[in-house]
Amino acid sequence: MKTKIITVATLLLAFAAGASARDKITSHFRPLYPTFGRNSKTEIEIVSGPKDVKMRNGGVPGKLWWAKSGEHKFKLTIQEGTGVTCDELIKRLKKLPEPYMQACVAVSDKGEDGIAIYKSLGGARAHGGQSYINIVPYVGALVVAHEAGHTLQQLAGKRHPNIMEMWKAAVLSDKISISDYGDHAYSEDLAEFALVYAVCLGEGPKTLEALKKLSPARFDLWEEIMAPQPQPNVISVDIGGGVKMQLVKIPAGQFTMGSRESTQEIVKAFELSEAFVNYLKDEHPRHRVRISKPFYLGKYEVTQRQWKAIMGSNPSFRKGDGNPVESVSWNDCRDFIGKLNKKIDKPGVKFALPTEAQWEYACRAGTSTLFSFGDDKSVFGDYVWYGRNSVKKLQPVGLKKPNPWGLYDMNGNVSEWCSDWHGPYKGSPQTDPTGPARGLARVLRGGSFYEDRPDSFRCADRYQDHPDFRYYRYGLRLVMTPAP
Ligand SMILES: [Ca+2]
Repeated sequence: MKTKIITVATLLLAFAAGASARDKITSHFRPLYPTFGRNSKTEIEIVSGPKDVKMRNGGVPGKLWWAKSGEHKFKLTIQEGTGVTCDELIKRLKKLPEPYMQACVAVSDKGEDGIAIYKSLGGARAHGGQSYINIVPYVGALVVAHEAGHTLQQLAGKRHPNIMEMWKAAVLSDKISISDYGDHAYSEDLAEFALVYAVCLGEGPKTLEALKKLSPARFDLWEEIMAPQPQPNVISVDIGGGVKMQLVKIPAGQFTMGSRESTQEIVKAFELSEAFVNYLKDEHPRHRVRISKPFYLGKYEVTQRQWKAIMGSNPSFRKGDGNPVESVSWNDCRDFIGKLNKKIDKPGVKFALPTEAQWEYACRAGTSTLFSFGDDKSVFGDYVWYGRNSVKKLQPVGLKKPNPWGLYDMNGNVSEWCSDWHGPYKGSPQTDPTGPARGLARVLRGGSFYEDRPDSFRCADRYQDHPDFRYYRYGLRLVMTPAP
């Protein structure tokens, strides 16, 4: 009890001293370090193990467990002969606030150790990065919190490629140092902030408030880095005869539909002829659209295996069970979906073609750039099957990189029918638009394995054809509603 009073008194003194030019954030909170985790509500349980493994670092023998904390599942690995038990490791990790468990998950992919204890790390006490958090036997929860900072920083780097520039700006704006690492070691500054934040969060709202006051810019950015990321939410539906279809849950939300660039800008950027100006007009006006309900969207284009399971035949020109079905008209798709809906027979569950708005919303996946992977044409071939890398041939689904929401081949491979009639955007409703009431042609989206020009694969690019027309570049992807 006495110790506690002294601790609080020291803390108050530190605050009373105020923030001077040479002040350090750590000096305000260091008195709380020895009792770190005393209030923690983090629960961790063992799911399976131990299993004998060769560890990632040098292939040394160790034991591996799978553990669970709420929805977070991760690995724990301990090198043989360290003298540390799994229970002891869990006891240390339980001191960490729950959001830090994301870092444990991030380092637990295939081939990785999860949180790992090694006998020695060549003189260091710990290493942390995107795919590993290694510690030596005596290291406690505070150091893990610091290493988790490195891991979460690198994860955030996927959403914000300039995350360290952002951190640097925050450090400069806060005008306070954090530790002996020095203000210019930004990555260490961030990791040390991760540690201090964990301590303050564990201590309670008042302490957290004090940290926010001392270092507001770092505080806000760290909370953004640590914010839970939407988990990929994929379900698998049996559409009959054991044939499965995977669908990704797409959240409700808002986005700006249409082209950010003017028609002239696109013509210039992609070196198109002036004749295209007219063709590109239908991508404007750019307008705000609300998707009011979550839905499921096919992770892949509908495959020939799936088409055959429902229709009993395969109209495709280039056959292959894992290839997308092609040479299907919009009307064929309507028949396919009608039969599928009868067959599924799950109360309330309905398959459909995506509306054009649903398609572009999912294609953009929160981005407003030319492509869902940004504006950089040099990485185009990593994401898209198009004329120049497909040899103008249909390809099996899912071989390229997915978009940020985990959807494959949204651009390229086959162009995808949407449910809408093609028409101008002008006057279309802002919420859940479904296109004009009538028309001559149905919308197709995404471009195909045949086209050479990257502009055909922009998220905003629109295409259309007669609903009866079957073509070896046209296929589909399905929406399933409702999503819970
Ligand atoms: Ca496609």
